[in-house]
Amino acid sequence: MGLLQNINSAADLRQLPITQLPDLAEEIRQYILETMSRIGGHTGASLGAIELAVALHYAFDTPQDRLVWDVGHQAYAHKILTGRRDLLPTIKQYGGISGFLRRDESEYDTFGAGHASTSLSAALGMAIARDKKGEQHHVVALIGDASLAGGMAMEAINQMGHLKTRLIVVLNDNEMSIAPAVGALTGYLNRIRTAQGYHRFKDEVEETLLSIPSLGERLHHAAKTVKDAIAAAVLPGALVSELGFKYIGYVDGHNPRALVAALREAKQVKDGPVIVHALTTKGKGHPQAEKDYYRWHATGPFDLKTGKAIKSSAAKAPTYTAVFGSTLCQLMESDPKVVALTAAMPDGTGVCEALERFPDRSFDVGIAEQHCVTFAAGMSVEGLKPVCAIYSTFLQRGFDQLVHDVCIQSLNVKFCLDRGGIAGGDGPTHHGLLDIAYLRSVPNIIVMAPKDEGEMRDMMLTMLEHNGPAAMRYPRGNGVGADIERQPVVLEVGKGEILRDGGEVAIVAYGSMVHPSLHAAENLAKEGIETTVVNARFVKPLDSSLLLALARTKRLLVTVEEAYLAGGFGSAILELLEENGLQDKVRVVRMGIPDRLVTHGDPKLLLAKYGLDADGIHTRVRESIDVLDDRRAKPQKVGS
Ligand SMILES: Cc1ncc(C[n+]2csc(CCOP(=O)(O)OP(=O)(O)O)c2C)c(N)n1
Repeated sequence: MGLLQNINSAADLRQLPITQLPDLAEEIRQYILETMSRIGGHTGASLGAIELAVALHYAFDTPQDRLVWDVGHQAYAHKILTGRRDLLPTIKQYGGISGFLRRDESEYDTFGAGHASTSLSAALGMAIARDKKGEQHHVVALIGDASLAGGMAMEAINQMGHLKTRLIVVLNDNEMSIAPAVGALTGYLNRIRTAQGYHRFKDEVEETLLSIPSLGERLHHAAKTVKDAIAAAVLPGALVSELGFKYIGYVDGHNPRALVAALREAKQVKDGPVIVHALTTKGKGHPQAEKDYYRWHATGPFDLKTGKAIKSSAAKAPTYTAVFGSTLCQLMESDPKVVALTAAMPDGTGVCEALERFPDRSFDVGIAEQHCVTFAAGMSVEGLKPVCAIYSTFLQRGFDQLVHDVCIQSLNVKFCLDRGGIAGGDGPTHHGLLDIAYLRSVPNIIVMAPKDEGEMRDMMLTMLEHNGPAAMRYPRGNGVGADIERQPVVLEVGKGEILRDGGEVAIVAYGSMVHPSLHAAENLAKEGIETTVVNARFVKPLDSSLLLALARTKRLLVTVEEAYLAGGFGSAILELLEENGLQDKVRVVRMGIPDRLVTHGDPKLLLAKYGLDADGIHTRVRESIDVLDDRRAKPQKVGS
């Protein structure tokens, strides 16, 4: 690390002569590759944005000039250059630096991110505030081509052109989302690339034609007419003139000198927004990553030389995602009305299999969760049965559509929420901990969570049999090894199952917390404490007859959920008891995530931190029994 070891801030970077930037970028590349090969991360995305990070911090006076990264998954070089070089090996791990951007991590992270398409709105807000305060610094947003197509970014562009605010947008165009980018904007950007290649070619042809004696002039005139017509069709005209942007590009996004020159040119634009169009390659610098950039967007650990993934040899049950993907295809086979939808996450959600096998009935809508939900609502009005497979955290963006377009009209849309619960290394922006609260409060929808991958298949069938909105959430990672060969069965809506019966205590859990609750009950039994364990299956509607019967017969009711407690399943049970005048009949203890942000890290470790594993449940039940026994031993006086 000849150059890099001396870069402790962006100011240090700006001391280097511009000729050394390519060498510095190469050192950063090797450092990222070497580190990611050991711990994994957003390898391909970050390799593609190294020169951009170098050039941006070189051309601008950061952090005085505000640099706003979209998503932040591609910002590893930015982190390395801004005082976090030695912390890179801790990225995404418990206690380490975040895999995305956080204002509390660095003054260079001007706006927190993790979800896509927010940078332009935030940057516009910052630029307007700058102007109101009479300050002069630059505001620069860096956004990928797929995130640019997101609804929020489009709305921001619309306002930027209208306000004519001084602002720079850098487009990191690698023709990729996580999967290949989709949509008309992708076609548009392609046309810009083609047009510019065409122009260079045409200029050369024109020069050649003009050099032909006598005939040359006439041929040149004819060629120019054709050229103008094609140029009108393909040049970035819409962005430049119609939307009020100046356009600089395209630029080789792996050439720091060219990038710095383009950015310095952009700084001169004083009278409105300007877009700098940089072309990059995802995974730049590793032969395997450049070839297979789709899979390299993010990686686990890999062999540095061959690029092959290093996987643990322990045999594991298939992931919930994989079981979802194959079951969806089975259901699509037997019911031609079922349609599969993903918002830019075909692999992450398992919809890739349906896209391949049923291309006419499967859609990747791009980073467009809001559109995805209303698109599904439209299809359901006409009798189709759309299945929206969206990560729990990303459906937050489609909440109004879920309420307004689906649930108010009680349409037949099914929501399958992957990553329900703690998502792991991606941290607070990606944990799916709010879904239970935000779904439970909406009329008309039913909400469920399977205890294992076998029950997940039953729930998928149940959702499709149910006429109306339905949601199922399930966790990240591997199943528990349940039977997935048996035919799925339709479950009775709003009915739980008693898995273990006895004692004065009932543990009521759903989804990922059912098995840890069972283990806790087994361990409690070894200590002579018998407990009833209920798999609630449904968060909405509740199995009220079962729950009220438990309230009447047990001393203690412990609810366990991998979700925020506020508005969660435990709260639902308290409401049920209150509605039935049973709130004083039984002591309720709610286990779940308290009202604070959950950091990034290994899900196992994080769950243990909040007591959401077999040991934690065991301890909490025992402590709660002790409290009850104490109270029984010492009768409380009124007012004491
Ligand atoms: C609202 C939302 N939906 C989905 C995602 C998941 N996601 C993370 S990065 C990414 C692709 C972004 O593509 P692009 O903006 O072109 O950047 P690149 O990774 O190609 O550099 C997606 C879909 C997200 N972060 N936020």
